[in-house]
Amino acid sequence: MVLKGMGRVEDKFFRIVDANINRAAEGLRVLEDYARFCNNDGDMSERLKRLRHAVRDNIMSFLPECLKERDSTADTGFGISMETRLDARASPFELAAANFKRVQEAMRALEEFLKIMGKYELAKTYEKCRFDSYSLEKEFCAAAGFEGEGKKAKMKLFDPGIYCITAEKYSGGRSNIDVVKAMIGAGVRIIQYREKEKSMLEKYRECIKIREMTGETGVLLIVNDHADLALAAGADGVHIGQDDLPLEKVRELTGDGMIIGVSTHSPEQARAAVRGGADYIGIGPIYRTFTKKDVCEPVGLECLDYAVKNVPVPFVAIGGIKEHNLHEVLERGARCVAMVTEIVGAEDIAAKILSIREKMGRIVSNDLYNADGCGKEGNNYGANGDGGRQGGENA
Ligand code: TZP
Ligand code: MG
Repeated sequence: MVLKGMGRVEDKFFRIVDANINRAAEGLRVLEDYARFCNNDGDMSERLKRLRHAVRDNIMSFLPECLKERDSTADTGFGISMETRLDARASPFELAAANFKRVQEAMRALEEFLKIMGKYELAKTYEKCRFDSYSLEKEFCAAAGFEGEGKKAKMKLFDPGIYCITAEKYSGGRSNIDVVKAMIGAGVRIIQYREKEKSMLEKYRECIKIREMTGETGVLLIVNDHADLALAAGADGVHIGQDDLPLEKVRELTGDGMIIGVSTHSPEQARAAVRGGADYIGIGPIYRTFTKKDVCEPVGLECLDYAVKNVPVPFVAIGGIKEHNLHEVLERGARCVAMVTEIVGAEDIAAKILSIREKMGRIVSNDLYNADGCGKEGNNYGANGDGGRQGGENA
């Protein structure tokens, strides 16, 4: 295949391979230097160096073709990169996290393009490198004392945000996997896997797939009901209701690194969840809903008012929220809104999410919402509180 004015497309694959080898190796070098000079961690630095060498050495046999295709100054991405602020780093943790992500994404791109170039064995080598990098990331963060940072960074996604929840039963014949694909494609950043109709094994298999999809795109995965499933799938969090395992047991099982959300239906339950160490709470059902079996009476917008004033952790409004009444919950001060049927039941899921996000952007002030719908730092949870667990009337 010949691209207009650009030569054979197959030759361009070498350019992609070249770019991603450099991307992965450079990311690893940043991490290696951090381990060596900031952490004095010779062992980690050495392991990162070995991985960097493996990344470069395995491709040596077609370095000439790669170099022939290299043309960095003509790269259309260069101008974009010079202008963006998306690569600004606020902390050592963000620096490390971004570089591990960079390395993993580069390796995934290598795998995909090497396969299409007929280099299957080599693609598998880079897959192995990618998995090694996941283990290194975990150890690197533990050694650098970054454990709490990961959760803190993830929690920023709640402010503001659309919290999407799966439900195959209401997905118009589409699978949970296809629905999640559409959600991720539309830029959603928090997805809860909620599935009441399947066996644990089926749920586990779906969660593994969804973890892969969300992991690659930096989307939070929260698993409904089951702490064991959340752990087995490597999810970011688990969401429990008033009739699930008690919060303190779930915390004991999952450890501090996992996000725990708790559904609450009254100010008392909200206070208890915050006292018990919930990372966020659900408030609802705000309106009547038929999506959930055994659901209680709507708690109304008044319960939301309570949360806005008093709850010092992120909270998610849920239950009967649709595009047409979204403005009511936002105008009362909710900043993270969960919807099940409105999104999974939409004919065009991506268009629905874009439209909801656009409405949120208009209602939530520009201070909180930037152009691409991503939350900025800082939150307004519990206006009477100090933004931490000591604040508000829950202290
Ligand atoms: N928890 C409280 S209400 C509810 C859950 C899971 C269901 C919300 O579904 P919908 O379709 O957004 O009303
Ligand atoms: Mg439950």
